[in-house]
Amino acid sequence: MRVQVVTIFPELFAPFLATSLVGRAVEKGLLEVAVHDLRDFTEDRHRSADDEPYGGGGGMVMTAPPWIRAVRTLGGPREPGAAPPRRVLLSPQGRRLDEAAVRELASRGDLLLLCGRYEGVDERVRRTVVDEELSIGDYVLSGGELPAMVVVEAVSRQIPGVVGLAGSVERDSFREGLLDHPHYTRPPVVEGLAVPEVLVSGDHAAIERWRRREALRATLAKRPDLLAAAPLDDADRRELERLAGEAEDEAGED
Ligand code: 4HQ
Repeated sequence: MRVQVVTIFPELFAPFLATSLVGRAVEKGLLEVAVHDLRDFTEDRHRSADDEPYGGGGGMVMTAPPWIRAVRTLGGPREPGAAPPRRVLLSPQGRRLDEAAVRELASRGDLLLLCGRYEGVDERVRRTVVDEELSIGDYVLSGGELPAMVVVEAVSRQIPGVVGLAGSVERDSFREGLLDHPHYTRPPVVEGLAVPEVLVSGDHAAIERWRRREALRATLAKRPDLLAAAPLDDADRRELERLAGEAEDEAGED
């Protein structure tokens, strides 16, 4: 898969692309990322990419022509006949990114990610050369660069061969739609808190049951909204009933 990025801060991406899982995916050739400087698509002496907003009000707006030139230059198919990249603008106005959106992005071919700064990008960029607006969450950042890195990291995990057996996408998908269970490693006691007995029992079936129950417990307590879409079997539903009763008992205790 190839991801292209357009930004006025290309230097932000180098350490990210060289490190950890993403770095290894790039090294192995499973992921190709090309970062482009928007200013290379400007045509004035000062390579300016922003201007004052029509209507006033302060702040600056990214001017459309460099973006349109960049997308027209970079947004074609990699080779004649191939599909062009999906052109994605990172913005709080976009569709919220979740794991389903990540999987869809990963399965639809190459990406061209557009990272705005300042108050945002001239609306005519979105209207003419953007396929989709994506948001990583309801908060305001100073630019689309961190969101683009979030997209690259999440999408790269979906590319076959990027996440090794240890990090198992399969195991993740078994617990699809639920929060993770708690994790423990050495030492056995930390601040008086011991590791749950079952995890050192060597009983792998019991450990799997415990992990499933704790995933259900965490999801019920912290993100009950996720349970509606989570793939649950009858045993899970019975367990959730029991956990809900347990939580109620605790609430009514004193
Ligand atoms: N931005 N999810 C770029 C965001 C954002 C988000 C704010 C994007 C500023 C110029 N992008 N503009 N949240 O906060 O994607």
